[in-house]
Amino acid sequence: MADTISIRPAGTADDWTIPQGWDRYTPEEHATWDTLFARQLRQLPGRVAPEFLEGLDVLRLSRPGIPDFAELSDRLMAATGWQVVAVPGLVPDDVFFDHLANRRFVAGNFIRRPDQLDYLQEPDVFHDVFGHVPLLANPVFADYMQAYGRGGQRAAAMGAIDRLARLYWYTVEFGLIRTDDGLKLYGAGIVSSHAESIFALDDPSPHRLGFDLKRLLRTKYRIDDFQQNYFVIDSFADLLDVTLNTDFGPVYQELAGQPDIEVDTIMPEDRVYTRGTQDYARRKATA
Ligand code: HBI
Ligand code: FE
Repeated sequence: MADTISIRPAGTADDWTIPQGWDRYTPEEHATWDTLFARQLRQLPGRVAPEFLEGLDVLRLSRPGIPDFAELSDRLMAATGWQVVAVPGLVPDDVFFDHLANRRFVAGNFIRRPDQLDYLQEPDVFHDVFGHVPLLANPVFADYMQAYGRGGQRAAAMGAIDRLARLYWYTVEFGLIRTDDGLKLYGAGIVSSHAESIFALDDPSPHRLGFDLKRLLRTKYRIDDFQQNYFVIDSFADLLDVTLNTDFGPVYQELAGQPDIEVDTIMPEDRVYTRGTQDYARRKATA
C-alpha cells in the first residue's frame, strides 16, 4: 500500500473505527448493494470456491440490503470468532494489522454511487463485506487472515510491509485456488468485481502460476487495472500452513538482494497453469 499519510477523520476512534450508521443508509444505497449482489450471484456459482458460497449461506448475506455489521458480526463471531467493524476508508497499515491480529475485519461503511458500479478507488462496503467477509466464516481462512495480521505487525518492525503486502494482494485480494473441478476464484478483489470475475479465469492474457511464497514476494503488482499475474494455491490449508511455518525474517533478508519480478515474466521454476499472452493492455489501448 502506498505510504499515504492518513489523516484520522474527526469522530474516528484511535483504532479508526466509526459507527456503521446502518439506519442512515438510503433506499438507493440498499438498492445499489442489491444490484451488485444480484450481478455477482449470476456469475459466481461454478466459478468461485465453494467455501465462498458456504460463507454467504452461514452469514445469511443473501438477505436484501446492506448488511448490519452488528447482526453480521454475531453470526461471524459464532462461526470463527471474527467480527466486522466499520471504518471510513483505508486505515494506516499498523491499525489494519492490529485489527486483523485480533480477528476484527475493517470494512468501509460507504457504498459506491450507481454510476461507479464497475470500479472505484477505495474499498467500499460491497468490496469489503461481499468480497472479504464470506471466507472469514471458513475456519482455515479465518486463521490465515489472523496469521497475516500478526505477520504484518512483525513485518512492520522489520520495514517489510511492502514485501508482505504482496502476499495479501496475490491471495486475499486476487487469489485463485485449484479444485478437482479446475481453477476457482477466491480473492475479494476478483469475486466483488463483475468484469474481473470473468477475466481472471477466462481471459488468455494473464499468467496463472502456482503459488510459491518467495517467488510471490518478489512479484510486483498493479492496483489500477486487472491483474496480469494470478497465483494459484492448492488449498486454504496449504496457504495457512506455509504462512504459519515460514520464518519471514530470513526470507525478507534473502529476498532483499534479489530483483523484483515483473508481472509479464515467467520464471524457469514456475508451475505454469496459463502462459498468458499479456496482450490485455494492448487490446484495451486499441479498443
Ligand atoms: N485499510 N480499510 C483498509 N482496508 C484494507 O484492505 C487495507 C487498509 N490499510 C492497509 C492495507 N489494506 C494493506 O496495505 C495492507 O496489506 C498493508
Ligand atoms: Fe480488499
